[in-house]
Order: sequence, then structure tokens, then C-alpha cells
Amino acid sequence: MATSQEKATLSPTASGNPISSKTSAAAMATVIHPVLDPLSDSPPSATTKTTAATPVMARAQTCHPLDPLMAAEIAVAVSTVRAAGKTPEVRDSMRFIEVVLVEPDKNVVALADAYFFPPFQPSLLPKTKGRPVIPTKLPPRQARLVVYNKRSNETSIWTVELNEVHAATRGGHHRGKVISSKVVPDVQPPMDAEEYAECEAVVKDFPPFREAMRKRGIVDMDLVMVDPWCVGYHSNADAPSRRLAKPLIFCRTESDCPVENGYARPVEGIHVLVDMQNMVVIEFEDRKLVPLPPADPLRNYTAGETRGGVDRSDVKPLQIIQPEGPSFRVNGHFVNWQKWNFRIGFTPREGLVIYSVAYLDGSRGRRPVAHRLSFVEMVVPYGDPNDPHYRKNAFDAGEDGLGKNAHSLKKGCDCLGYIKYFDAHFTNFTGGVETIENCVCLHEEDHGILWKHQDWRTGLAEVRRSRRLTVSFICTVANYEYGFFWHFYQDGKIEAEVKLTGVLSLGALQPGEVRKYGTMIAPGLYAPVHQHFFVARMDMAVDCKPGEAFNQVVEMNVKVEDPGKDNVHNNAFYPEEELLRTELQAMRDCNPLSARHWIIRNTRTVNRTGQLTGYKLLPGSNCLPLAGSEAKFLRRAAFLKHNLWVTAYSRDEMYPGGEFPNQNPRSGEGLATWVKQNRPIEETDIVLWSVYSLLHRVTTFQVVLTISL
Ligand SMILES: [Cu+2]
Repeated sequence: MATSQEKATLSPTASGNPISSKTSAAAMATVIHPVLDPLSDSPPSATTKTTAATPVMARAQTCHPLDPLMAAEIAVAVSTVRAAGKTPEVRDSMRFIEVVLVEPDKNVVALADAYFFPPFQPSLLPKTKGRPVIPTKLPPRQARLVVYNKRSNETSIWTVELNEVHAATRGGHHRGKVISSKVVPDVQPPMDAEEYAECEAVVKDFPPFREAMRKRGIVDMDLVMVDPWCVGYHSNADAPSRRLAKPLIFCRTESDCPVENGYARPVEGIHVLVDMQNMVVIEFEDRKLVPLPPADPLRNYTAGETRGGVDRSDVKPLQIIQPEGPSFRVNGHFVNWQKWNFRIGFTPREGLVIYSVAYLDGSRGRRPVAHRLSFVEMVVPYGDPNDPHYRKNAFDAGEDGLGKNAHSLKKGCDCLGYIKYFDAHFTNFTGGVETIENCVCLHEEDHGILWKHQDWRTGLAEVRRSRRLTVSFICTVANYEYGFFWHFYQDGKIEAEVKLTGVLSLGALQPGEVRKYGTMIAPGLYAPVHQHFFVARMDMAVDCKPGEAFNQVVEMNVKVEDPGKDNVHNNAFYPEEELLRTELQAMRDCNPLSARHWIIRNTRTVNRTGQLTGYKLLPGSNCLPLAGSEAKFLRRAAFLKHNLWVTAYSRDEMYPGGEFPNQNPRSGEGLATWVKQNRPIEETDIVLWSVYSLLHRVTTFQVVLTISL
């Protein structure tokens, strides 16, 4: 075991998916894995026995404090807030952007883990004067709601306490009580799918728009696609005093293909600005006539269209079978696999959240690795200065919601083998509860060889295959699909992978026009260059028992030794570590030339060689924003300016661009502002913000060849 772990640390980790040579994008995964900490396989020590006398408390709740809100809880939270509206007008105009669990303090999680939910782990209990704190019950769960008032254009945040009247198993219900509410001035909350649909209908009904389409030879409005995009913030005209969308227009052709790719026919030259609060077109201009790209025979992506209905007829069946079932065990949202255990959560904004990640390590027991892992933001800035592309810099988590836009997965297509699916619940705009069935997928994968050695004298070989546990979800944001995967490996490695796929956001060109800022991919059709940035927030807990805050981050760079009498052959090099002492010092960028990486280590726990235990963060290939430093989107996305940020944990610091990036007029809100406190991080509860990106320059196809990052 110890040996295989070391091998894995030595081998560079690449993502599991082939990178197409058709894209210039490099693809690597962000990886964290343990730093050379020899594991012991000796039997469990007395730690588990000392707790035998601890009284086992009755369970006060039927769900773990970190379980996502159940549909019933969401419904009660919504009705509680609605009932608190002062007038019928206020109640009627409430729109529900987001209803999520208020995640409890970490000590509540520890208590629940230790007492109320299997597996029973009393060693996790916080202690007072050497004795465990014995709770009698858990605090009530709370929901946090972001509510948009469609009449007053006001955004408010509410907290509702949810009390379980009867256990859910007995057909129980909940009662809600408003704990707090506040209006948040000068913001626009994320857009909702219902608004998008309404906006499309309004634009299609707008007579000057119909006239503009007629000029382009389009009379059948059923073929027209109006994709509302958030306006970002480019000047005071985009201020959040109005709720705005600036749609992009596309047009399908008449064809019998069931999924005709309308994104391959952008309609350019039409400026539309929609007031999303009142659902009216407030600006319209037919600026220039750009011919629609001709219908390209290669535009559609069904096998029927492109290959006569056959998808690689020369491939014989390959079956993934697990005749004895999977090796994981799931209890509610708790997952146990090999030596890993963690909890699964889900939010409308982030999608999949992974809590309380720990590794069972022989006599060392349950060794925590992280409190909470998720993708908290992504930004896609386009590199073409022409209208409308310069405005395309979507914040797909903060302006739309990765979780809200997730879709149901299908066994046999999206996932193979023995699958455990988790449903996800959220509210729609008007407060109804919606469920995405089979939203999060959990399954095992064979991952090739983990370790191998052959003794050249005897010819005897030993091989270990690598098995990984993969938790994932996929969301669709208009034309794009994003698949988010967290892989857990048997050697202690955790890998976060994003697969980018779907259909490209394209532009049309005038006859003979060539543009520097993209690639012509079909006659009259052009793919603007752009970047995709993802921000993984990793609230770490390396070897930290509950209540402990003993983590720090060191940067490692490999240095070439100076020539001299100790280096006469000039071959010497060595890793040099630098402790990141404060938040401002910890704004770091990648440097592949010095093999730069970062280690999150425990300041008080050592391995058998006396070195501090830790996890290594390997950022993969990466880049920084390729826009000028004064680019407008960087006001809202200052967090993209570095590849790594480290902060001292603060429970309200969740979203690197602030909670409401949509039309945000404030500069540098979020991460870039928090770090100005310059809190010491030499020994604390550490949060890592890993920003990684991909340059997407397409060279041929209209669909996105799946790219792993
Ligand atoms: Cu792309």
C-alpha cells in the first residue's frame, strides 16, 4: 500500500479522456493527492474502544445536517416566505431564485457525524476538558432563500428555520419560521429558465424584430432561437437598477432532423435589449445585414444526419459488468468506498458539493482531507472585440446556476456499470419544487494500471489495477454542456475534472470577411476564440479533527543549484519550499518551468519520516486571462487574475465574484476584496481557490469535441 501510494505521487496525473488534436486546447486536470505519507496497516488501536461507554443518543432528525433540502423542506420554506409578504401584491410578485440549505457550523457537522448518523465515530466529537461534548439534539435545519420581487425589482435574502413536525418516515411534514430577511440593494440575482422562455417569446412577437427577420428571408418564427444572455457590466447603462438581457439570435433551417443545430446559423447585426423585469423590448436596432451562413450539411450532430444513422459500425460490444454489485456503500447521502468516505450535496448554483471527505487509514483511523469541495464559479470570456462577442463573458454559476441547469442522466449512455443516482431538488421561478431525477451519478471505473514492477532477475511481475470512484453531474447552459467529475483513487488521490462539450457559440461573417479573433469553420460561419475558467473551492481539513485549524500551504519550486565546489558537475537541483504566510502573499500563478505546485499540510501531524503530512495540489495546464488588464469583465472577475488563492476560512466567503455577479457594477468584489484583510494563514482553517482555464480555439467542427480540463 505504501509503495503504490508513492508510485502514484511520482507519476504525473493526466485526465482520463483523450484530447482531440482538432483543438488547440491543452487539457489537464486539477489534482490533489497525498504527499508521501506512508500508511500503516496495523490493526485499529484502542481509540475505537474508549468510546464504548459513551451513551448513544436518540436521533433527533431524520436527515443529516448536510443533506440537501428535501422537496418538502423547499416547499415549506417557499410558503413560509410567501406568507410573510406584507401585501397580496408583494406575495404575488415574489420570484424564487434559489432555496438552499444553510450549512451548519462545522462543529454541528462533527456532532452529527459522531452521534446521530452511521458510521458511529465518537472520536470526531469536540472535547471540553478532555471529555466529549454530548449533544442531546441537533439544531433545526435552516433554508436560505434568494427572492426577486418582480414588481419592485428588489432582491432579498431570507432565512427560514425548518422544524420537523413528524419524522419523514411517518409521512412527516415541516413547519417554517422566518428568522431573518434583508433587502440587498444594487444587485441582480441570477436569471431563470422561465424568464429565458418568456424573453424568447416577447422578442419573437416584437414587430420590428419580425420585420428584421423577414429582411433576412425568415418568416417562420418557429425556426428562430432567441438565447437571452446576461449583459454583464460595461457601463452605467448596465447598472442593476434594471434587469437586462441582450439576446443572441439563431435560426434553424427547415429539416426533418429532430435536433437541427440552430447554433450553426447565427443571425447577426440585430441589437435587442430586453427589460426582464417588465418583459419588454426596450432597445431595438437592425444595425447591419449579415447573410445567414448557408445550411451546412455537416452542421447537425445526430448520427442520422452525419453518418447515415450509423455511429462507428466497426465497434464491437464492450460490456462493463459487476456481477457482485459495486464496492461502494451508500446510506442516504453518505458514501463509503474503499478507504474513502464523504457526503454528497447539491446546490442550484454549484451543482454537486462533496462534504466531509476522509480516508480510513489503518491505525491512524479516519483522517479528514476536506470539509467541502465544489465548483463555485466559471467564466467564459470571448476574445473578439466585435459586437456581440465582446459582451459574451458568461458567469455560468453566478448568472445562471450550474445545478439548476443540470439534467437527468441515462444509464448506458452517460454512465456505465453499476450506478447509484441521486436526485436533485430546487425551486422554479414561481416557487414550485422541481426535481432533476438521476442528477448526480456515482459509479466505479477501472482506470488502467495503478502500479507495476517486474523483477528483472526472476521475471516475476506484480501489477495493481487502479479503480476509481467517480461522482459527477452534467449541466447544459444554452449551447454548452459542462460535465463535472470528482474522481477518488485508491492511492489517496482526488481529481477534479471538467469535460466541456455541447455546441459552439458561433458568429456569421460577411462574404469575403476574415476575422483575426477566431476561425472560419464553414462558409460564412466563424468560431470566436474564448477562454473557459473554472474555480474550484476546496475547504481543506488535512488531518484536522473537528475544531482543529492546523493547516498551512507551502509553495514548492524546483531550483537549479549554483555552480561551486559542492556542485562541480553542475547537475544539482532541489525542491525549495516557501511557506505562504498571508493571504496577499498567497495569490500565486502556475510556473511549469520550476515544476511549481502547492502542498496543503498539517502543522502538527507527521508521517513516519518525521515530515508534516499533506496533500499536493497539481494545477495541470493553465493560463491567465488573455484580455487586457482593463477589460470590463475583469472588474467582476478579478479572481481570474491568479491561478491560486488561499484564504482563512470564513463561512460567508463562498463565491469568488461575490454572491451576485450579474450586472455587478462594483469592481473586484469577492475573493480579491477578502484577501485585502491579509489574514495570516500560517496555521488556520485553509480554503484553497484553484482557478484553472482552457483556451478554446476551435479549428473545425461546429460541436465541441469533449475537452477535459
Ligand atoms: Cu469553448
